[in-house]
Amino acid sequence: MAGIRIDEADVLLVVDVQNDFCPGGALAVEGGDAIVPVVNALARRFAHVILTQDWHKPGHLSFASAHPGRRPFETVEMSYGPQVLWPDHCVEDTPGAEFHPDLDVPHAELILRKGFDSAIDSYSAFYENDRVTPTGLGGYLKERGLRRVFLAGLALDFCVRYSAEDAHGHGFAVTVIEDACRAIDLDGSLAATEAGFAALGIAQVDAADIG
Ligand code: VGL
Ligand code: ZN
Repeated sequence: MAGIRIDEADVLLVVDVQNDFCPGGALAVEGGDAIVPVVNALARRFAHVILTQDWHKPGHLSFASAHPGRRPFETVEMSYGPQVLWPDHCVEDTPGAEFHPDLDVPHAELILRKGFDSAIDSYSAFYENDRVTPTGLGGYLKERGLRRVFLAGLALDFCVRYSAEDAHGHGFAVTVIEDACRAIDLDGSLAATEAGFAALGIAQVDAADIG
């Protein structure tokens, strides 16, 4: 699918390219740092770029450490449904929550923090994990006349997936740039993500297909 032309109505959403999701971090995604140069080059082709930042308070309810007897990567039932428990990660104002030091997107227009409510996780950049509390991003994009959403970042099968599916649900044309993402792949989550994208008609391309 070569030759996707980027225009003024397009936005690149760069999801959670933070130290804790890169090798050496608390919730490291294999090869997470390898996307950084890909994202940097990609971002230069977009007039509009938004960064998201996973941003949890200490003791966040998505942390296994907040559930005595539970271990990371187990699933528990929360008031809003099933929730994977994670290692403590992206705690606000800690080095792990900072963007990867080589991420170079000076023209990013918005940094959207998510997961700041201690009692609800937020994979998606559009809704918290109760699936009803909005972050405001849908309205922001619409008010600005942005119509096509391209996604890159970490992790493909969690925050990129939910953000892409919710962008689709808002009526945006959605494209995931696969070689600018890496997955956690927990219990088949990567295969489920690819199937979900295909079912919704979310395009999957490589960075070389753009511009
Ligand atoms: C993420 C798990 C927990 C992500 C964030 O960015 O995909 N995954 N918090
Ligand atoms: Zn998180």
